[in-house]
Amino acid sequence: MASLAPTFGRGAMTNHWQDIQNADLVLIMGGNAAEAHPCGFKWVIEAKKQNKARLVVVDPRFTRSAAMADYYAPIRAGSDIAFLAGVINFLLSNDKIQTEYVRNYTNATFIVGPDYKFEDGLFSGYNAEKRNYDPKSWAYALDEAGMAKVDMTMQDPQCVLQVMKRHYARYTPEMVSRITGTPQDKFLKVCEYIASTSTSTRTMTIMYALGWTQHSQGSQMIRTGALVQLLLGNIGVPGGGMNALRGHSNIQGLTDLGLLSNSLTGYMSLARDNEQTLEDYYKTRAVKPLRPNQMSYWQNYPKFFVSLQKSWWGNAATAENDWAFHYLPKIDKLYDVLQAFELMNQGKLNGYICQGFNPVGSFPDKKKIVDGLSKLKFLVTIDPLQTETSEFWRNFGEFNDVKTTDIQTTVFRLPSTCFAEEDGSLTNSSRWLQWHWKGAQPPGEAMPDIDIVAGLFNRIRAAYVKDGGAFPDPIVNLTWAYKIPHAPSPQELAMEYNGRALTDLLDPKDPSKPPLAKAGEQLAGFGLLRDDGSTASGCWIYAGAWTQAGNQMARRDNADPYGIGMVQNWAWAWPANRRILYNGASTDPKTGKPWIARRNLVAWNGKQWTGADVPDIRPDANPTDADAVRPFIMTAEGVARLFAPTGMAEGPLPEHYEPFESPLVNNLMHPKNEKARANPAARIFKGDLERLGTPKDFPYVATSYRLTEHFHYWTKNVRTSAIIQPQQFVEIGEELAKEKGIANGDMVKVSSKRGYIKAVALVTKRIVGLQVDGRTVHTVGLPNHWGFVGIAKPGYLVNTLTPFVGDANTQTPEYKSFTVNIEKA
Ligand SMILES: Nc1nc2c(c(=O)[nH]1)N[C@H]1C(S)=C(S)[C@@H](COP(=O)(O)OP(=O)(O)OC[C@H]3O[C@@H](n4cnc5c(=O)[nH]c(N)nc54)[C@H](O)[C@@H]3O)O[C@H]1N2
Ligand SMILES: Nc1nc2c(c(=O)[nH]1)N[C@H]1C(S)=C(S)[C@@H](COP(=O)(O)OP(=O)(O)OC[C@H]3O[C@@H](n4cnc5c(=O)[nH]c(N)nc54)[C@H](O)[C@@H]3O)O[C@H]1N2
Ligand SMILES: [Mo]
Repeated sequence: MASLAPTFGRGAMTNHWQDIQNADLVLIMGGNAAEAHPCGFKWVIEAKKQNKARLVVVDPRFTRSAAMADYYAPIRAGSDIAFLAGVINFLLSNDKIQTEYVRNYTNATFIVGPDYKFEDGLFSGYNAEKRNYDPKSWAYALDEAGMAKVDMTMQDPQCVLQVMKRHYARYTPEMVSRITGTPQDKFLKVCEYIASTSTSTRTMTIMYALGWTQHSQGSQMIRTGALVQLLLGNIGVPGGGMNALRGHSNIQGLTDLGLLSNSLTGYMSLARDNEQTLEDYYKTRAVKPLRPNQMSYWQNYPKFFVSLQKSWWGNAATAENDWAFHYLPKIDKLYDVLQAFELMNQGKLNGYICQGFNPVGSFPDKKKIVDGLSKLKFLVTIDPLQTETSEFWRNFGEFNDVKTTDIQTTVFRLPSTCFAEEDGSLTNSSRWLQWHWKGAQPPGEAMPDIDIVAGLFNRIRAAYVKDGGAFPDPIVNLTWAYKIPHAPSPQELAMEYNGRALTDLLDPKDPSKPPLAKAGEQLAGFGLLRDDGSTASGCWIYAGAWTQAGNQMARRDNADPYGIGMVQNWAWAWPANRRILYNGASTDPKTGKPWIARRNLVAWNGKQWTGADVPDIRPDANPTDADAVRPFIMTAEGVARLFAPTGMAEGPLPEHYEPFESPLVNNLMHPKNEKARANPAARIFKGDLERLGTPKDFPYVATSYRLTEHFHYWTKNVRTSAIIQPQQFVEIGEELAKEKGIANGDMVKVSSKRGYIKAVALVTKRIVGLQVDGRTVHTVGLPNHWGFVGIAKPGYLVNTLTPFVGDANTQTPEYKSFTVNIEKA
């Protein structure tokens, strides 16, 4: 039975920006914070100043972050799992792990069941036809009571630590270097830096972003980083963590509020079509504990879910209709953006609304995107600007060579405001919800997004009321109790997300006491949510953001009473204003005292947990009781998962696979098994397989990235940005330039199986050829900000070149490693 209980921290910082100052070592790998997060990068400088922290950068290019680093190592794009698996091997074989942390706070002690196997690059349970896994055989061995068996000595050959040792022993420094192209001495030097934080008094933070996310095995790259951090005892501690540096100012808010096709708010998920009853739906989500005394906090799922349904459908969500469970669609597959454009190309999806989204610029295989849009009946764009998407039907010569008269799509452009022209909240990578205030009047006919969407909804509802339809109930019955129905206020929406009591909430322990909250009052936190229909909350993790005491997101007190960057009264962080997730792990399991006395985050004072942060641990977990301190309260195990028996599409332990397009014809880890060359569980559509190139025609690794001077495709509309970075360029190393007879400033043509772009060559020392499996592999660097709309020099889009394939778990496209050819134009 696969668990769908999601884990926090997958797409956020486990820690927060200011906490980076507490690190002893900063590893930037799979990101370029100095360039893409320059304001947050100041905390790296603080760590250097305050702690003599070291900065290590691993990137295919010598970046602006690398320029500030104490140590830099190059790597072939797309090979980070091999690198990190080699780090794991180094830590395990040199006994550089924080043993008591690993023993008590991870599942290293858990016994893996006898059916688990890993052979020839594939885990047990693989179905080659469906390209997916049945994870049944990855389960733990259970005792008679249904609890997972453990061996606290970690010597049992089937315990997770021993399984891991065997799995990663194959990643020797020689093998790592052959795959990644990182010279062995540089790889080992990075290992030494990392291993220096295995003591309980030194911590490393990992800062990553899209250099890890945007691969067909991106989720597993991030997981491998997390495994390194767990072995070192660096999760849940000040200055540690897995810190996903997120992109758009409110992209954290997007995932929090469940705007992905399979998500509900607060990391709940839609039912799948084999879950037709509420009971079945809960079974895999409200998971029971796998060890005695564990919280398994997702057992509260029904409280969060029923409160969401009450928020959306009010009196129409009743116990009798299972809280309107059947108003929600049950998904047969993921409807991610790649899927949507595939369906457009097949003629099965014929209307599309693009709100603050420019897929012609930002999604892979531009030809396929434009072909898809050309088959639509209608396209709506909601954007302050004209974009490549809103103009896709126009001929821009070589840059967008379409025949307008052949395109029948009706395009509606609805001009919207920008965040600075309205009140609202933005959620940053630290999980902080910060309120902001309107700073300017919107120009022309621009309307706030809320009003545009409300206008659409009210008209659609009116049509359903008048004409009925196949299933009008979810639309007709939706709660819409705003003062001005065509213009709900951001304040009203924020209060709705927080949630309120629908009846007086009596204290179950003593109903004669005054109610915990009176009917109609804003709730103080998600601890008050109930599954009997007496509470409503639009997003359970946001409960606490707007309480009876008012808007907590608007708080601006930057006092740091403990001197460790804990500003608890600045804005509000989910969950429960907790700033560092899993913070119970910052204490010694035997005493409940902090590993590092001067960084006192939380501690057991003999009676209860207190400290600078909101404790993330069972409130009565007394460290003197054996087994009591289990700070990973969201998992059924109560500990962090080194080995993931459920939840990952391509296996319980990360394994290196090649990118779908790579310069290697086989996976050096499994040269004989074609099935294990690229991620065996990644979904790829049939037609796109034929649009992949071979190393013979496209011998160079390409990767795409950002520049500080531009923000995606918007700022080519801004004169100053268009002046400082006027035109598409591509970066290549001196060696490759010489081989190809390309001089700095020449026009070059870069091509992939899917098309070509022309751009100015920038010949640089910052990119070098790497020795991969005995031969030199060159990298072509593609900054990603130009297109054919705006005032910068018109150009092609980099995504003309990228392949239409995504990560097996998230379907994030593989923008960061594919192959190209380059010639003088
Ligand atoms: N100025 C500016 N800032 C931005 C943005 C912007 O457009 N402009 N965009 C924002 C958004 S939406 C996002 S998501 C973030 C993205 O933030 P980042 O992910 O930091 O930005 P990128 O430049 O896309 O990629 C980062 C680095 O990954 C490296 N890289 C590529 N492939 C690999 C690989 O396989 N392994 C390793 N180790 N590294 C690799 C690239 O060389 C690059 O230096 O930035 C945000 N910040
Ligand atoms: N090759 C390659 N491709 C990539 C990436 C890469 O690294 N390499 N990175 C990917 C990443 S991480 C991202 S996030 C995407 C970005 O892809 P997109 O989100 O499609 O790109 P943006 O240019 O940020 O487009 C956002 C649009 O929102 C509009 N906008 C701004 N404020 C508002 C508002 O308040 N309301 C509305 N309605 N609109 C608003 C802007 O004008 C802009 O047109 O690109 C992805 N594509
Ligand atoms: Mo992004």
